[in-house]
Amino acid sequence: MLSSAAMNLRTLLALFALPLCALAFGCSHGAPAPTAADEAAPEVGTVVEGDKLVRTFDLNGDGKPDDWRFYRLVADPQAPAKTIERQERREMDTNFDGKPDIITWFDEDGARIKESLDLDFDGQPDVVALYEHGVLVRKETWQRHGKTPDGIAYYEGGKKVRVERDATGHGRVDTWEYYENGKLSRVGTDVDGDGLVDRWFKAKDEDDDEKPAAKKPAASK
Ligand SMILES: [Ca+2]
Ligand SMILES: [Ca+2]
Ligand SMILES: [Ca+2]
Repeated sequence: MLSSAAMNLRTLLALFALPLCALAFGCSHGAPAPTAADEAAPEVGTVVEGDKLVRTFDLNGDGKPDDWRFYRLVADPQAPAKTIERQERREMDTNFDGKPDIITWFDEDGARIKESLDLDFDGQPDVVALYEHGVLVRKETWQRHGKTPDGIAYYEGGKKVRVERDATGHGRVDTWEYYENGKLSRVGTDVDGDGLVDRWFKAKDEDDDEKPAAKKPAASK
């Protein structure tokens, strides 16, 4: 259920993904540069309140908005007399039930800083990803919707290096996974609940199964 929902999300994201430049940089106010996504998804509403602008789009053409883009109108750093739209947030309804499932926040440079995904469309975010300068640094999973995440994955240079899990659901980390070059290398578990690792497991190298068999000389038997 969750995985097929996730698949739908991915498909939709791929279908409607904006070019990065469109997401990253606001268009010049008054003369917005059309993007492929804008042409595919007609803008169905524009509301300006003070320095805030909301543009709404209808991605599936059912007449109801499902893509809300929130901008702040700011002076163009290159030409202060000019106003530009700086996108701060985007909310997308990917199953077209009227409620947003993906919310993305952007920094002043237009790079993603945070994204929350509701994969099963129950109104509660299941994954929250955090970015620094547009690069993923942390991904939280919230399947139980408790006070703390079920798991937090940490990334360096875009690669997963560590995952801390609350596998038992007691509200504290009890499983630590370490990754090397994006592959699981070892796992530590806290068995007695004192927050410290009691057991370490070395991840089975996927090649272990094949290498000995492939390399085993026939004469060794
Ligand atoms: Ca729609
Ligand atoms: Ca929805
Ligand atoms: Ca959810």
